Order: sequence, then structure tokens, then C-alpha cells
Amino acid sequence: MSLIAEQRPTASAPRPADVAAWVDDIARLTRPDRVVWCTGSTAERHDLLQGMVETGTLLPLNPEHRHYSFLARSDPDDVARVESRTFICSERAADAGPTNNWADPTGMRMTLDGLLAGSMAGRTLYVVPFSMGPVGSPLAKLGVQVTDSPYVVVSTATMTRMGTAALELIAAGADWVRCVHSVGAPLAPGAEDVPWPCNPTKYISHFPETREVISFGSAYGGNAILAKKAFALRIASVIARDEGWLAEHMLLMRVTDPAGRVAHVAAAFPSACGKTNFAMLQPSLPGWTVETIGDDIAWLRPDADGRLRAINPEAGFFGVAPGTGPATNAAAIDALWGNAIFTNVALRDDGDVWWEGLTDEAPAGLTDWRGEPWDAASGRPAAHPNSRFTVSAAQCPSIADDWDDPRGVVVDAIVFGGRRSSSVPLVVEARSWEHGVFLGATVSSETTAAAEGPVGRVRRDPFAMLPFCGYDMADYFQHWLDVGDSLRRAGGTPHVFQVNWFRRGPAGEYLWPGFGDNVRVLDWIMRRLHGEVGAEDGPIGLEPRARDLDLDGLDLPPAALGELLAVHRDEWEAEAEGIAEHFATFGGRMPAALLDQLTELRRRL
Ligand code: OXD
Ligand code: MN
Repeated sequence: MSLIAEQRPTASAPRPADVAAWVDDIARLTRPDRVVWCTGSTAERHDLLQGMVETGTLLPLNPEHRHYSFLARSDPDDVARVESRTFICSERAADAGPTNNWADPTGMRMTLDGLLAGSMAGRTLYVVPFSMGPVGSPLAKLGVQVTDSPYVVVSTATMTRMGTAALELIAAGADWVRCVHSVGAPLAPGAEDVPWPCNPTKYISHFPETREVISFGSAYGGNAILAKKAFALRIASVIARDEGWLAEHMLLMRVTDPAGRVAHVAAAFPSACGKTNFAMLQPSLPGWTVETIGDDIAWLRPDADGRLRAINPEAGFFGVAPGTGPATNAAAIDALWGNAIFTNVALRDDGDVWWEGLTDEAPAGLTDWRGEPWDAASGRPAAHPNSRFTVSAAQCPSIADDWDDPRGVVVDAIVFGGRRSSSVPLVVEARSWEHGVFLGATVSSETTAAAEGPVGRVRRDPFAMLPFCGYDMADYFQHWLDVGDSLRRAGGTPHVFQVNWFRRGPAGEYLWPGFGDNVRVLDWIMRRLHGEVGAEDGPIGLEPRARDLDLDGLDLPPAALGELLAVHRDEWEAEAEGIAEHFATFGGRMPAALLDQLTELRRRL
């Protein structure tokens, strides 16, 4: 039924001895009823999906509206990544740094062994081999996840290159990352299952020295699809430090201007800043194109010629549904025509899905994400604010034809963004790589209703990696400085920029239209890359001159433009104070070059 071509048959799948021994150990501990080695075939996916329809985990959507697509409703207490239950279990506490929850690895293993003992009883243990990045790419890495959740298997099959090809590389001797996952809900013989098994006790534990992840209790998103945040960011950031590259929470895009000039941009934004929308931007300026290469994670590595090359290690999108609509992200909407899994969105009475922002008006007759009839008067959202779609990247109309080129693309510009209603101007360029690292290290964003905690508070989220860096962030800043040194020795570093689409005017209104008009900022960036426009060397960086921005066709009052670009000294004195406090949390491990950047900022103010 799926449109994806059938892959190789099961019979030829290898069973690398080290993987088999590890699987045996876990099976002895967790005691599943059966062990299944996944091949990544279409038939296998189909069987898993049908099985989940039978157990009530998935609800088939009306194929007239969504071809071969499904809705999952999670347990209401298992709806998001749980940072408070995420641990970095490095040998030494100091190596996890002040921003991570550290736990002693030996103690954590004992705790997890206790929880995992018998935890898969009555269930199937799936062995899920995968490649992060095109199979065999010099920038790719391999992993194997064992899991007792078929939902996690099919999600991993969309989000990675899952299947036998990864096992073949492991059998040939390639390194691999070990990922263990259990929902922690053993089934007694004859007991009835629930649609979304999970456990109130949750651990997402990372062992950076041994390149391992062990996750217990959740089946949701980054807690359970371990290839994504756990491997591709937390463990990969440690591998990258050791091997001289960067594993980043960045989208990756190709921008082409009307003259046919091409630039590749990697951009980091904290959660809830419209990163997927930016990755799939539909330019409002004529003659421009933006092609998507990745929407969440990029791995960047200096190549033999000293250029920074990047791949998207993922193969799919696990995007936040609310706020995604035809006006804000038409490409994502088009990608969702079929073969998609939706989690915790609302259900229409015609068997299609809905979420806030898909259309201006909610249709009548909605069932909310908990499966209850939805009443607009309740004031509660119909879709959970962290509801998701899972769909293959290849289905996205804005995806670059060569998005999975194993060589990756050469990065020309690195962009750091955040959601700030004041202080931070529309765009500035860094004066140097060190200044760029300073911009990355000081990324800040206002919290939104989509996350835990108070709304509108400024949170420092360095490089948008705060929840995702697998080691001490001060060491991570130093690593960025070191990578810059090696790039500089070989030829040059990418230009670095800081952007803010979210500045507000006196009445609280957004000053910048955003979305497709963000191409106007990309236009300035492109002209800076080519040395075509000058910039003012201001206190916080190289600032655009208003006359160099292409604002053609935009109804932007001069006062709004002035405020969008303004750097108010009083606000920035307070910012510098906040940055000093933020840096102080890293103590003596903070690189001197970044403290010097702060001194320089204060001097210029
Ligand atoms: C995500 C996140 O889910 O950054 O991508 O939180
Ligand atoms: Mn993300």
C-alpha cells in the first residue's frame, strides 16, 4: 500500500556478533516474549502499522484526506521531552557541566538494571539498526536501538536510514552507538494492553564515554526515538568534540538568489522559534529559492580542503504541528499529504486531523488530543501544544534534490536566532569567528506556552544546545573556538550572523512580518558574503544600514524599521549584565576569548 519501493529481503540480513551479544544481554535482563531484528522493509513497516491499529495505538485516518496516515494519542502524562529526567552520566561530574543533570554512571546502571529487569515481559524486543546520515557517508554514524515500542520502530524508520544496510556496515567493523529503550510496562500473561504503554518513572540516561543511551518509561519523541536528540546531539556532541567536528541543533538550507548564486546556511534556534518554518521558507522576493536540507540537526565537519561541510543526519521531520498552516509553512502542509503519523493532534469528524493554526477557524465536531469531544468554550487547545507530525523528508516539496548527498554541503553562513521582544535587532553580523562564538554562547529566547515554566521569561540557551549538549558547555564553547582555528589555518571560517524575527513595538505588535519575508535578511546575508554591502561597526556587531535591506513591496513604517534595527544602550547594558551572570555559571572553565568578547561589548557600549 505504501508508495515507497520494497527493500531487500530479510534472509540476507547479517547478525554482527557484537550486536547479537549485546541484544542477548538485554533480552536476558528485560525478558521479552520474542526478539525481532528489523530490516527496514516496507512490508515490515506495514505489519507494524497494522499491528498498532489492532492494539488501538494508532487510528487510521480517512484515506480520502490523508493517504495511509495514522493518529496516535499518547498517555496524557507522556507528551514531551522531560529535561528534568534527562541525565548525563559521565565518569566525572565536572564533565557534564553546570547545565546538565549529572548522575554517577555505576549508580545509574544499577538503577536502570533494576527497572529494566523483566520490563519487556509480554512484549517484543525490536532490534533497530540505523544510520544517521546517508549510509556510508564519511560524515554519517551508526547506531542500534533496542525497543519494546512498535511506535518507536516506525518513527525511527522515518527519522533515520533504518535497516539492514546499517547492520552490514556494523558487520564490516564500523563503530556504533548502543541505544536501549523500554516503555517500562511489562504485560502479565493474558493481561490487556493499553494504547500507549509507559511508566510514570522516567530516565533518559546518556553514557558519553561508552557512547550509550538507556531510556526507560516514556514512548514520546526525543525521550524514546533515541536516534534524534539523545544520539544525534548529546552523544554525537561528545564524539564530535573528540573527533574535531560539530554536532549541532541547526537547520540546514540552500539559498539561491536571482543571479543564481548559491549559499548554504546552518541556523540554530531554540525550541518554539519557528525553525521548521524557516527551513522551508517560501521567499516573498521574486527570483529567490530556498531549498530545505534539514530542519533540526546538522553535523558539520572540516573537510580535507579546510571547508566546513554539513549533512542533515536525519531522514524525516518530527515537527510541532500547532502553528503549521498553509500561510506559515505551505511546504510542510504539502509534505503531510500521506504516509504520516500524527501524535496528539485533534481529529475531525471526517477522519482528517486538525490543530491550532492549520486553519483560522476550528472545524465543528472535533475530538481533542485526549480523545474527548472538544468544546471551543473550554479554553483548552484541541491539539496538544507539543503535538507532532512524523513524515519522511523526501516528501517535502522544498527538499533539495541532493539533500542526501553523502558529501554534504559547504556551509557559507551560520545563523543564531532567538525569540526576543526587545533589545536584539533584526540582524547583525559577527566581527570574527570568536565574536560569532560569543553570539552563539549568548543565544537567548523568551519562553512560550509550548514549554514548561513561566511565559515570557528570557532564558539563555547557548547555541540552542542547552538541553542537548552532552558535556560541559564551557568546554563546548572552547571546542567551537578550536574548530574555528583549524578552519582558519586551512583557508577561512563561515560568516556568522544573529537574527531576531520577534521584536515588538510599543503596542506589543510584531515589527517584522517574518515567514517568507525573512528572505530579505537572507538577501542581506548573501550580499555580505559577497562583500557587496558595507555594515556599521556597532557595539554589538556589524549592523546593516537601512538602505541596504531590500524592503520592496513591504509596508514597513520608518519608525518600525528604526526600532527593528535599533541597539539601545540601556537595554544592552542590562544584556551585558545578564551575559556576565550567564558566563559566571561556567566558572573557571569559561574560555578567556569569550570573557574578552564580553569586555569588548562593554567597552563599545
Ligand atoms: C525539538 C526541540 O523537538 O527542539 O526539536 O524541542
Ligand atoms: Mn529541535
